[in-house]
Amino acid sequence: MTAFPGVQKIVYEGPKTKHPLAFRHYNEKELVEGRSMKDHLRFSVVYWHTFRGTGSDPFGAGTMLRPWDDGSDSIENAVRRARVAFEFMEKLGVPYYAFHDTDIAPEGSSLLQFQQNLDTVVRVFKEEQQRTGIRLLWGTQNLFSHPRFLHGAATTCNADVFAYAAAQVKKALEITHELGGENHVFWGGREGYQNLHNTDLKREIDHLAKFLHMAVDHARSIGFTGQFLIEPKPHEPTKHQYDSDAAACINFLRAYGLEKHFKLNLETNHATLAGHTMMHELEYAGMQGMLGSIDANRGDLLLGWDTDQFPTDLYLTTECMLSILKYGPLAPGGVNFDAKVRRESFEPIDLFHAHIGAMDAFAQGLKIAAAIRADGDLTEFVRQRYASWDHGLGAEIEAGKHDLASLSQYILRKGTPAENFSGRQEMLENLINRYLG
Ligand code: XLS
Ligand code: NI
Ligand code: NI
Repeated sequence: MTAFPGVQKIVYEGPKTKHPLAFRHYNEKELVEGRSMKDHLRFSVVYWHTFRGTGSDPFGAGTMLRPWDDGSDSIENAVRRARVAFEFMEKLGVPYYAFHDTDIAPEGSSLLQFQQNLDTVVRVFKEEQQRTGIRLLWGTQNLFSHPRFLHGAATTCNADVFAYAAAQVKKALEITHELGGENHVFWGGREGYQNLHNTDLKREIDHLAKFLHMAVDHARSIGFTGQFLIEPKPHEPTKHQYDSDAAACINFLRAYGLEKHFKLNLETNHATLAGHTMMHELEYAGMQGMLGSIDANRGDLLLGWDTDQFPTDLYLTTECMLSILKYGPLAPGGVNFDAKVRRESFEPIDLFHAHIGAMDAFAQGLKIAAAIRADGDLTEFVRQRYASWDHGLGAEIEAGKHDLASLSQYILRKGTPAENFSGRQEMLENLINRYLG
């Protein structure tokens, strides 16, 4: 049985092909800066949007046509869906996938039943991983959809709910480990507040840290050596999410002694919601040694929420790849498509079009970024811009040889500082466009 009749394995046909079900740029074996595209990009498909997304929005019911899914919460349906997911990923040629616990198995009527259902589906995943060679990039837990988490999970005011969330993390870590997952993600679901008048901010943030320490301890006790990741997002669903952006997350991790265990999983649409560019987030995390993985998608300039569209903008993917090449390689992280097809794109084939386009956009961004780096004009400009720090006074300051008194003396003696030079922003923007053309 096939869920995608008529779709063969997607292959690279080169930039000139007009075939919509072929790669024009993603050629997994092609070397860029001495590494294959496959290893640079480590593409991953998400289970939630791609296999559980219904296309519903606040104004209407789901639209997705998924003939293999009977819409029921039965374990048979979950298993059938799992087989289809692997058929899809195999045909697409992605090496990785990612899931939340609740995406893959029915929750049933008790936590115990949920755990048993997870075990059943994990057995199927294991079989499919072995058959296809596709691996788990990361696992995570959904601590935000069920009404019990209405006040949050790790930051809830209800200690029993905290315990429920802890039990879910315990099991999610165990199945991630069982499946050889390379990372484990914490996205702060409803960890945040709607109103400060009813919120004990310090207690909530202390609890979040305690929760993450417990996760680290449990992971170590079961032998999980993968990378932990926190995924920043500034708001939605809460008015203020505690993990609001890269800088806030890094500060939180350091304040609670978690920085050795965690890196960041940066998502494009979360960066833009925070009022940053994705490149800003990548550069900020990268320069702190905290770049772990990315959730690749994009928002809509005209809409102020997490629209999770597939990334197709070459300017964006080029900027992402410039930072990733600078601070990478991404491994054990990857480029995870936390993106969903539009409500109007309801046929199964649209899942292929969406992923092929996004993979090609990243492959092209990778090639463009590598060309910019190979020419070196941009790097050279930045190097020269900071040349005053390479020798003389600048080098002395960097080496710690000065204090306020000595600097005051220096500049009083010199009188006028050296002249400033133009930042040449427009020239550099033109330079980037040269490579995009
Ligand atoms: C939601 C997040 C979520 C995480 C995984 O906005 O992007 O999907 O990636 O929990
Ligand atoms: Ni995400
Ligand atoms: Ni998101």
